[in-house]
Amino acid sequence: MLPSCQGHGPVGRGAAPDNEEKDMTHVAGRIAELPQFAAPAGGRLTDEMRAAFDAAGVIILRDFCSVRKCAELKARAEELVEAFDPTEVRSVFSTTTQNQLDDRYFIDSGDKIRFFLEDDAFDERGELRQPKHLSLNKMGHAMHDLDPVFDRFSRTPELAALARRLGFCKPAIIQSMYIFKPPRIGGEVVSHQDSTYIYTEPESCVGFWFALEDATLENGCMQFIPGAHKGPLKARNYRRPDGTLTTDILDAGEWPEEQRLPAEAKAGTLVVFNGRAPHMSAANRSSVSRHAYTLHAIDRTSHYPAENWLQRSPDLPLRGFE
Ligand SMILES: O=C(O)CCC(=O)C(=O)O
Repeated sequence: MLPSCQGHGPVGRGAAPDNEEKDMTHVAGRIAELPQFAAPAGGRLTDEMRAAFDAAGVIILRDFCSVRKCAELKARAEELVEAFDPTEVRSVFSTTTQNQLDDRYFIDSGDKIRFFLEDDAFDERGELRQPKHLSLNKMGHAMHDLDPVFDRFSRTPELAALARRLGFCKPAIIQSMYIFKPPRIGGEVVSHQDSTYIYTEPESCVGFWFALEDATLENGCMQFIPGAHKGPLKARNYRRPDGTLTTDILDAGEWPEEQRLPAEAKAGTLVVFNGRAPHMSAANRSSVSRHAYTLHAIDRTSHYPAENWLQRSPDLPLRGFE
């Protein structure tokens, strides 16, 4: 669990407050709706919001940023995509030997801006089915430190205040991802906990997911099982000594997937979630994209293992939200 800096309690697994029943809509003892609020002034979560986050492991904050800011980030992403040559990545995907390159392309991306195509991007002849900008799965993982427009979006007084209210002592943004979820071929993201990949001791990972376009059930919005972050971490992914990645199962139990609830979100909404909160998003078979930008923060007072897949060069030191 994350040390508490301001007496707000841990971000970790978040003990439910005594008055939880009064604050949230419950059915038969279960949280029946994901907690949702208008974004608090200056990012300063109220006690009620903080309690809702602790109970559900997730909170939806409407209008956290303006639609204009979302449009600016989308325009910058478009410029970066314009400069990207998909044939570089296509060759990476093409042969067995190059599958290893494919892994390296991913593993070495922690301090770079790299592009990842959807599984269904290419047809049987190896040609892109859709134009390049409609074929991308995501861009990652260090735009927030390498690109000025992404840097500005990722570091605001509101986000810094929010991190403080979540109990971070020394927040550090460890990764950024721009997720394209393109029309028709946007892939499913299966249920997972982010602390599996962004593991610290004690656990401190929190996700900050911004809808840059309206996210609906049709185009594959995020979905969460409220309260499931109080269960164990089910898996841990890490680098083996030979540099390849593996995942150990720590707990074979199942999540109550039938309790999963959609986090539909208008552009400008921020969804904040605990690193232990299981979440997923369905494939996008609709005719519209679902762009999102996501930041993951850890606390620098926790230990960050050298075996975590996501590593960065000392030339690019970690920075917080300020
Ligand atoms: O945007 C999505 O569909 C998945 C994002 C996700 O899993 C994350 O940000 O942790």
